[in-house]
Amino acid sequence: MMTPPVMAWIGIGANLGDTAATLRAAIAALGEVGGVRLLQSSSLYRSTPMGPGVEGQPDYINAVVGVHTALTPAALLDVLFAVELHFGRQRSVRNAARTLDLDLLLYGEQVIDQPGLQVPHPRMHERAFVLLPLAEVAPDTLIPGLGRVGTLALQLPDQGVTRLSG
Ligand code: PH2
Ligand code: MG
Ligand code: MG
Repeated sequence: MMTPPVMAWIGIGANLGDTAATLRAAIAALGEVGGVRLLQSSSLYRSTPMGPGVEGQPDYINAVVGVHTALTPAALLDVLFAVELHFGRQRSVRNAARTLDLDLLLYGEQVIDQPGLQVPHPRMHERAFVLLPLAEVAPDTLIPGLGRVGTLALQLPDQGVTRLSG
């Protein structure tokens, strides 16, 4: 299904395999999808794994991309899952290390709360590995109900996120 184009933001992470190469290839793959136009792309960031169950995992590489899309949120999510699978994503337990994770962070200023589809992503505002890349390329972006990305990013404690070149 198609809708008028909307700016959507996608969070990208990987901590298995050749992570930086995977991120670059996944970003290129997203740009090839019909109904998705890649507009913005952050630098790559190295980050300490966060959340329950991540002890001993390798560091993540994270980034965000902004796309203009005519796809509905559900159709865009299907695209993200398909690209994850293409890059060898296997699903086991929550927060398991992964070759590629693509999360729908924002879809315009829409608030969606359905099983399997929550936008804004419910934890994005507390994660430096999301907010620092997003603040790099789009600090004025509004997270509905919470405020602007640039402001929220400044309020976060140090979470071990460092920008890599490019
Ligand atoms: N993703 C998770 C859990 N923890 N930590 C970092 N640093 N980066 C991630 O992308 C990440 C995480 C679940 O998706
Ligand atoms: Mg994730
Ligand atoms: Mg995910």
